[in-house]
Amino acid sequence: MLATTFALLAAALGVSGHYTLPRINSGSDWQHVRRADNWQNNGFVGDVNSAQIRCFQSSPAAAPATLNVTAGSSVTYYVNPSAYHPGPMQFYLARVPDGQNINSWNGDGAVWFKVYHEQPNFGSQLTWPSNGKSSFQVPIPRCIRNGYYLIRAEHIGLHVAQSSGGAQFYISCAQIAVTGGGSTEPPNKVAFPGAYKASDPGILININYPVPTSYKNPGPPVFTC
Ligand SMILES: *[C@@H]1O[C@H](CO)[C@@H](O)[C@H](O)[C@H]1NC(C)=O
Ligand SMILES: [Cu+2]
Repeated sequence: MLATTFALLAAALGVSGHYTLPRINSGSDWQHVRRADNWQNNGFVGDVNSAQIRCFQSSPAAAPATLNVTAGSSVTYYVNPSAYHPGPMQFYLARVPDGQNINSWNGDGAVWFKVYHEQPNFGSQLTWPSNGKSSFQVPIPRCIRNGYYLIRAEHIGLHVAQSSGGAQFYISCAQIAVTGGGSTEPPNKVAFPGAYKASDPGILININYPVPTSYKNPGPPVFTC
């Protein structure tokens, strides 16, 4: 009841606040995660062709710190307050090229491979495992090469995605250093912007009517070792 009242009040006031993805593991907000443009207003990216679709930074800037991670483990990625819109959570990784510094490398080119995406449950309406959750596990594949990586975290709000540009992208990028890995070079790497089109079936979609019986996640397939 209180939540309903608040939602109605928020709608009446035109509150546009949504959510951020500011933290991994036991770090603090924006410590290992590059500070996204929505850090104060909780806004979203609507244009899949904008520079912000990569890491939600109009002016790329490093995070204060890089987290050490072992290949084959997972990183906990936090959403503040929660991923409360219906839609998929997805994670990508990009390896910093040899000879480059993670603090000045910004993920240019076809360097991003997907390590996780979720499917909804189908029924009288779609339900999303991420809906309302505040933390997610990012699998760091055990076979990838050691080195520095950016994690691109993305939650896509599909509640008004029936019109072009309606999907809401909540994004941030974290800095990690991977050890204990292997020698596999993942296939199907994509660039941001470039990976998505506004007309992709997982982006331009009416999730309410008719209720979909399948869902195609935007981007490449998920890489596993
Ligand atoms: C991360 O790993 C590097 C290389 O092994 C090490 O020098 C550094 O102290 C580690 N950082 C943290 C915060 O543990
Ligand atoms: Cu919102």
